[in-house]
Amino acid sequence: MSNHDWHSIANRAQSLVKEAARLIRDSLKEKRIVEYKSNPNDLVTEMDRRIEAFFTEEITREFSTHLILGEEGTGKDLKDLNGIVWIIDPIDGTTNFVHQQRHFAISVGIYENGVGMVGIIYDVMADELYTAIKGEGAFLNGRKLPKLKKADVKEALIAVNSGWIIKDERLIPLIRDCRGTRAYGAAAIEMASVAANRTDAYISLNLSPWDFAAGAIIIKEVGARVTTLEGADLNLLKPSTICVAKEGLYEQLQNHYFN
Ligand code: 2AM
Ligand code: CA
Repeated sequence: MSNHDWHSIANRAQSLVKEAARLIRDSLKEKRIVEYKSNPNDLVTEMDRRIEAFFTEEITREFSTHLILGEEGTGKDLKDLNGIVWIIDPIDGTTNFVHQQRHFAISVGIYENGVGMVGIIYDVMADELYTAIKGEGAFLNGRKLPKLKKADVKEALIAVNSGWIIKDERLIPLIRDCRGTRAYGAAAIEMASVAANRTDAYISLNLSPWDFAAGAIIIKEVGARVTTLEGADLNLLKPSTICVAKEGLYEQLQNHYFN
C-alpha cells in the first residue's frame, strides 16, 4: 500500500457522504426541480449538481492535490488517473430519487494511479453504508461482510434492467436459466447488493465510471468478480458494459453466455 493514510482519507470521505446525505434528505421536503439531459429518461435535478459542488468544495479545500471526476461535469477533461482521483456520483439512481424518493445512493470511489483504494456507497433512505479499503474487506454499517461463496446460474438471482434484454439477445438464455431477476434502478445499490449477498450477479450494458467506481472496489473485497460483459478490465475513464458476479457464476456467464 502507498504511504497515504487511507484510513483517515476513508473516514473523511465517509463523513462527507453522510453530510451530503443529510442535505439530500432535507431537500425531500422541498419541491424538486427536474430537468433532462440528452433525453426524457436521463434526468438531473438541482440536488445532483448541489451535492457534486459540495464534494468538490470540501475535497479541494482539504486535499488540495487530489483530483475529482463527477457525473455532473467535474473533471470532465481528465485524461488519465495519475495521482489520487475521487470518482463521484452525487446521486446514483436519479430516476428513483425523482419518482420514489428512495432507492438512490451516493457513490464515491477513490483511486491512486488507477488502483481502487477506498469505496463508499450509501443507500441514503435505507441508511445502509457500504465501505471498503483495499485489502481490508468490505463493511455494511460497520459490520464486516463475509467473503462470498461460489454460485451457480440455476440458483442465481441476477440484477438486470429489462431494457437491456431488448438490446442484447445474449441475455435471453441467461434469464431463462437463472432463478430470477431483479432491477433496483441504481447501479451502485445493485453492486452493493451483490456484495451483501442479496443477489448473485449484476449486469448492465452501459454504465459510466462514477456508477461503478466505488462498487468495483467493494466487490473485489468480498471475493467476487467485476469486468466488462466480455471479461475485460474496467476502464475508469470511459463508459462501459459491466458484469459483476460471484465466483463460479462469473465463469459461467463468461464462457456460456457472453463469449
Ligand atoms: P444515474 O441515476 O446516476 O444516472 C439505472 O439503471 C442505473 O444506470 C442508474 O445507476 C443510472 O445512474 C445508470 N445509468 C448510466 N447511464 C445511464 C443512462 N444513459 N440512462 C439512464 N441511466 C443510466
Ligand atoms: Ca447520478
